[in-house]
Amino acid sequence: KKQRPCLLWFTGLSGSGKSTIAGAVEHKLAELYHHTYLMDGDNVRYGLCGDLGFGDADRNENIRRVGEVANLMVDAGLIVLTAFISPFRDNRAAVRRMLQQHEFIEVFIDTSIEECEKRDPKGLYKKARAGEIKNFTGIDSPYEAPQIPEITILNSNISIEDAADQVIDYLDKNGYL
Ligand code: GGZ
Repeated sequence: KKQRPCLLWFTGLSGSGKSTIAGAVEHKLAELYHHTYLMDGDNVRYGLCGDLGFGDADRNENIRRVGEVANLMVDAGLIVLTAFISPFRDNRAAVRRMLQQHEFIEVFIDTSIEECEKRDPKGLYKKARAGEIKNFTGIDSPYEAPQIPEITILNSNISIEDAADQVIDYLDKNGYL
């Protein structure tokens, strides 16, 4: 199926719903016969970025590598989805610059720290509060929210389905699908 390749760059706090929403978007794209690839911590932080931790420099290197690989996959014609916290604005801007204009679509999953901490699906916020995890985003490491993302998903009362539809609508209206 004819498609305009692009990179959907999901950013947001741990527990904000990035991976879940990106997965739902990928599922909908597959139903429309589009070719996609989803990168997140689960398939990157053990291999490609297995040598990196969560200090500022390592996070920047993590995102740089993901950006370079995603850029290659966009060149190969895929719709690429990435779900990383990517907390630093300059670092995300550097990835944006790797791609052609309109290929990089920043998707801000705007879930408040209060909501993420309440959800705490993996118990990581609890551990961070107890000092068992250092440099945890939102607790003792910063998150710089995007200022002009292409898409903002206010993810406090929205269903996964509606969140995914918001992304699909953007792609459809802007000629990617
Ligand atoms: C933030 C951490 C940390 C620290 C481990 N800070 O909710 P999760 O578990 O599944 O997603 C988080 C993931 C973040 O990895 P990223 O590669 O997305 O981060 S970055 O973009 O900043 O490079 C969380 C887990 O790893 N995790 N320690 N200290 N999240």
